[in-house]
Amino acid sequence: LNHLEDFKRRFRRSGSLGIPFVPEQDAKQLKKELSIREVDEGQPVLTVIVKTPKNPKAIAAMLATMPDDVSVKHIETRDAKENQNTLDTLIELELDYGMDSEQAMKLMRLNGLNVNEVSFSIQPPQTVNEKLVEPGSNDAITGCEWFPKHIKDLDICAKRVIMYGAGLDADHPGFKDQDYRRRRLMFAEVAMEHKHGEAIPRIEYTESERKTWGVIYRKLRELHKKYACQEFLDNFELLERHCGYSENNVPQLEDISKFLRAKTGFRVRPVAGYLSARDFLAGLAYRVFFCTQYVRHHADPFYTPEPDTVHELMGHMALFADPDFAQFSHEIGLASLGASEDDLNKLATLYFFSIEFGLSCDSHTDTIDTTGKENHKKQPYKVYGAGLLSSAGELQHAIEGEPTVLRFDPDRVVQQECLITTFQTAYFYTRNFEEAQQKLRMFTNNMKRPFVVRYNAYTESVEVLNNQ
Ligand code: HBI
Ligand code: NLE
Ligand code: FE
Repeated sequence: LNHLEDFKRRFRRSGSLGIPFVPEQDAKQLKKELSIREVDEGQPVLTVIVKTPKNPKAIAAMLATMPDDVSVKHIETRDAKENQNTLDTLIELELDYGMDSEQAMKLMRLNGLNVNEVSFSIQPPQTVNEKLVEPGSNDAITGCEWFPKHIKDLDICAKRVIMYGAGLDADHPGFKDQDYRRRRLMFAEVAMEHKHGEAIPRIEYTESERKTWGVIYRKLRELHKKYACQEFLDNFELLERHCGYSENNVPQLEDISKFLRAKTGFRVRPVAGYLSARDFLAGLAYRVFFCTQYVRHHADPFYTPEPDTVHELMGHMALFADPDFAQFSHEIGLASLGASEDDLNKLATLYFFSIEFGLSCDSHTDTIDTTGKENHKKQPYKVYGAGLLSSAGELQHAIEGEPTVLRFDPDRVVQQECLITTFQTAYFYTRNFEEAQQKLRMFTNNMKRPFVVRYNAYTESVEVLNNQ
């Protein structure tokens, strides 16, 4: 080991590329060809030394024979003592998850490489190797479908976009709009590049996007004042005061995220499009809300089927600043982790008819209105669902039209179909968030999982306790 440390020290000093004898250009090229990539901590790493000719091409050729299951993390070279034309080449290899040094050495020897192991280490995995977390794969700990155990694992969920993202379908209003499509590519890239803990890039919105935002803002604020629940209205004012909300400015996710963290511990992170319900709800368990950052196409300002930043910011953000609402959302998220397919669908539906389309009805408002007339006929409902609060079209339909409105009773709600490209045919109400929470808890208590989860807010991780 002393030998190894000495080796590393000397070569670190001689050049940041770690390949001192190769002209810088070649070294860069070499790294590119080998696609040397950054690795996460927590991966098994094997360090080996190989004798090679003093020639970058030969090194490239040698590395090309490396088995697929190992990837090169770092290489350094120095003149071999015994022969001035030979190099000692130190290679740090990142092994596939679950592979040990013996298997890796065997593989390399099979490929004709004369390697000597120097050191081998596996850091306890903090996060999981993404390549092994295919959607639907099983979890090593629970045997159920994989789910994030640490807030950083949401980097995996965030990338598994299942709808739109960068590519739009033919029925999307922006399908034929080349500028819009190019813009969407940029947003998709920002979201895909984002990692937990990084600042969310600020977007400079175009004139057209700001115009669309302004049109919707003016219209929605009018409707909110009439129809939104009080918690929403109060917190929306705070967003105007602290997060740059106004009809002339599209607020930045980074500012909102900081504000929400201080209020309820919620934060947001950018996402390129629609995720599976499983990945999406998993975020809530960590008090993370996945937010799109692009603006809907200007052709349809008052209704869009896919979430966009107008929906997230005008519809969702205010209530994540409310502690009871935040707790309700967090609990749906926790219940979703490792849930069976059937239970997951039910939770997604409960999420849909509360957080997206929920109504509330405080009994005080349904008796007498300000003119003194009895108010039983007029719908006394207030709105808290984000899908309504972000869509002028559907908000008016839900309150001014005559849709079916039923009590939020989970056993009934889960039978309702979630419509994603049209207005809902029914909405559900509770008196307040507390009632929604109680009902949700009664419902999730009956869900069966072979383990229980506990959220540890200090480590931002989920502890899994065996329940058998
Ligand atoms: N993904 N990005 C994103 N935004 C959503 O609102 C969303 C999602 N995936 C699933 C989903 N909503 C619904 O299935 C909820 O009912 C869970
Ligand atoms: N229909 C909503 C709107 O137009 O704002 C978006 C819903 C996203 C689930
Ligand atoms: Fe939403």
